[in-house]
Amino acid sequence: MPSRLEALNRWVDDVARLTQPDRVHWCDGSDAEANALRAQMLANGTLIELNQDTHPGCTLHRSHPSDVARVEHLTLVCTKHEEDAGPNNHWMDPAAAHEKIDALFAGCMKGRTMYVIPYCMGPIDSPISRCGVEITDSPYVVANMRVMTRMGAPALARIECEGSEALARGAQPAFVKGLHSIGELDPERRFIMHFPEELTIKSYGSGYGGNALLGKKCHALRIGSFQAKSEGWLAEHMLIVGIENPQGETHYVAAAFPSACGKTNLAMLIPPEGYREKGWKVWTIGDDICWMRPGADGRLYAINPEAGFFGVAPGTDKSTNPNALASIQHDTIFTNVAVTADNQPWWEGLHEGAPATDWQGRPYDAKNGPAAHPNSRFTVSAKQAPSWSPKAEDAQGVPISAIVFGGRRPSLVPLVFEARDWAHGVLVGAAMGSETTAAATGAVGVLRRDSMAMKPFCGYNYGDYFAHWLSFDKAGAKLPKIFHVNWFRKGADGKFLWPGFGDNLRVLEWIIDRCDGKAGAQETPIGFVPRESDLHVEGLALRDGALDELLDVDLDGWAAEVEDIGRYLDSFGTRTPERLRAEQRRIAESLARENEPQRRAVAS
Ligand code: TSX
Ligand code: MN
Repeated sequence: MPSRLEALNRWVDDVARLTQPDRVHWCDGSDAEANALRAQMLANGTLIELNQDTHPGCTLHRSHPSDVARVEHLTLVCTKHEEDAGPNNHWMDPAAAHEKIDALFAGCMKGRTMYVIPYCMGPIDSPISRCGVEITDSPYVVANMRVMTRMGAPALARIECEGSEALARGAQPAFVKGLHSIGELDPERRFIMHFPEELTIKSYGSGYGGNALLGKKCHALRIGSFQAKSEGWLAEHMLIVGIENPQGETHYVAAAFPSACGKTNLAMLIPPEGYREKGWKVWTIGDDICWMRPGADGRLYAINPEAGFFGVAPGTDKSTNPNALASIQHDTIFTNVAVTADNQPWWEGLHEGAPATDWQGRPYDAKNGPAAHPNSRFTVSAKQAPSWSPKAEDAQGVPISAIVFGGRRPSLVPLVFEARDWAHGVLVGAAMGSETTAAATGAVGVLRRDSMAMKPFCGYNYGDYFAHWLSFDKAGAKLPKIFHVNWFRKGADGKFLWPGFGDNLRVLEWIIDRCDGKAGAQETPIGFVPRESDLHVEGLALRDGALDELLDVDLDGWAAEVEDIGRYLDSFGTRTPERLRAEQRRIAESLARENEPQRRAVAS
């Protein structure tokens, strides 16, 4: 099924000449194709059938034990000028990078089938969507891409149509070209290279997740962010959730968090019982990536470029995320989870069943560590979530009322605050981060800043990225309000002060009421913070003084924090916009002013 688009055929031919596959298969996305691939993978052990009585249509894939996560030090952004990739990326000269990785690709598909996967990121009829083609030798990648993207014939038709239009304008067809091979899975011969100026991705030596499913982190974030900058939109590492109040009005919120803050849990939140009774509903649009652009009315409209969830399995349970658990009872691909004696999927944090076989296929033995790999995953169609919103298919996208940044901050940072304006909000996003918890990453309790949760995903210089964010603040814009939340503040006893999970809706309620001008707040040097009476916490069993502590703004502590933010901004050099530094200075001065009377009182 070669394409009607000459440029696409030529590239596929060039790749086949380089990689030497035995066969080339153009993916049409049909059920017949999916069934045949699945049968083939079950026959050769790439997939293992799970208990079909309890989990119909579910399979398990075990990746190579050295290939279980994204590899940041081998993830490169290859721009002509090193400065354009910025200190936030690993860089290689594009010519040198092509030469290095093409040598690895040479002949690597001998004896294998080369799959050509046309895909669309976002609803197939949306002007915000963008297309790509991934070439891969991994049928597991094909199966995952079929769930995570709009893959097959309709995407190819859009690519051909847009390509012809581009040629008619005298421009080049603008689909993203992704080339992937699992190679020999040798960690020493593994690269994930991005060529944003060529709309090209080349990934070699990994079959795992974001390294191999090129539509996700590689296209929708790294290449996407670069495209977004040149075209005037935003490609962000954000969930999108709709909050419907008892009046039937739905506000859409986009939120960015560093890893291990429960993004998927927030995207699928179930309201507390009292809220459910009153008629509150939460709708899931997306759990990981958000593309948004200004509409004709000046508001930002967002789509989820993905069609599925590639979620972390451990911790997913009835108690933390009932909607996710319900989603993955059928037609789900599990990767690196454990299985029970009766062949059901199992992971740490699942309060039902017990592991019999670990993620590597060994009889479970606690001495070998966790039964499921901590980064084990489920791949499932978004439509299987009970909270799935039909608006996820809307070509226009959904209007965003609020942007929420957050992080895991055991101290200092209040439960929620609102930035005073857009520029302040951009600084809040730039300064966000988490204190490390996992001993595996080295020091525990160290603050790692992760601006807009895009540190591993921004395909260009962070300084230019901040400037791009600031550029949305212009005449006629009706931008969302920007907030910061922290579900993870702890009391002196080391215990979490906020119950989190479903009760986070109380915070989201304040946020959307602020957007509608319906909720009160106190102005502080760090922004608007709710007073205790501004939050609805009736019936919530908080410990004595917990709310007071959750909403406290420690001026001395913040003065030190804002000074540290200044040093962080300096680390990106001259590309960091002066406007952002000015914002940081403004807050530092405001904190100093507020502190002054106390200091004088102490001195006298
Ligand atoms: O996902 C989380 N969210 C967002 C939910 C919508 N988690 C899990 C984080 C790891 C991925 C949370 N953990 C949240 C949260 O809001 N809050 C916490 C901290 C916490 C943990 C346990 C309790 C309370 C807070 N337990 C009890 O209060 C009994
Ligand atoms: Mn993510």
